[in-house]
Amino acid sequence: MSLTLYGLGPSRSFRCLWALEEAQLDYNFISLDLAGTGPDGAKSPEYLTLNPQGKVPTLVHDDFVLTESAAIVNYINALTDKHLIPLAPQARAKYDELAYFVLCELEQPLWTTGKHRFAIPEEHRVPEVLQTAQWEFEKALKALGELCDLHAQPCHEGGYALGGEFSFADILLAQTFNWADRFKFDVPETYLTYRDTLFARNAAIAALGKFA
Ligand SMILES: N[C@@H](CCC(=O)N[C@@H](CS)C(=O)NCC(=O)O)C(=O)O
Repeated sequence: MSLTLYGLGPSRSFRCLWALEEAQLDYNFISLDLAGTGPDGAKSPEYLTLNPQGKVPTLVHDDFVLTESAAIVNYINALTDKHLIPLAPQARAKYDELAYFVLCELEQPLWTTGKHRFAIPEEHRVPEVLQTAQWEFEKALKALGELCDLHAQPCHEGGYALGGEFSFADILLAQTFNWADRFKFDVPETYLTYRDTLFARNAAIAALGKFA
């Protein structure tokens, strides 16, 4: 089996790198220049055949190609027997609920900020939206408190997003808190401690080592 992850370290592809390490799968990591059109560029004709948006991450498993970080994380779980996503229908549904919440609510204000600070062409940037993004992030943080168990039992006391066991939901959340912290959003101390505890896992350290 050949597994290749195309990405860029400090990006959503870190979710997938970390998941691959937790799953203890053999893989290659190919780091891309997001704007590049050359051989290592995410906008090269070759890469665009894998990922038509020229974005990262992309996973290639033999001749199977998959984009979208959360779909890749789910697929990685399917390739391992380590049970990193709950199996029972309601527990699985709760994982999905949190995963979609991270993607649709929590990370969106961060991505809006990234786009309007640097990622989209200057003529399309709207500086006023940055304040709205801050407000939306605070609102999402409040909702998160109701959705997951981190308040009941913080991670450094043995708690994880879905309860007593580590799951890929923790990767999605911790990476997103880290992103928020890098963008200087106000992230409550409990969530930063949670991020730090998770980033100290061997698999996270190994994944970070791929682009250090
Ligand atoms: N929903 C996608 C978003 C992918 C995405 O936007 N990736 C960014 C890096 S985090 C990217 O490749 N940006 C380059 C671009 O927009 O051209 C996912 O979660 O994989």
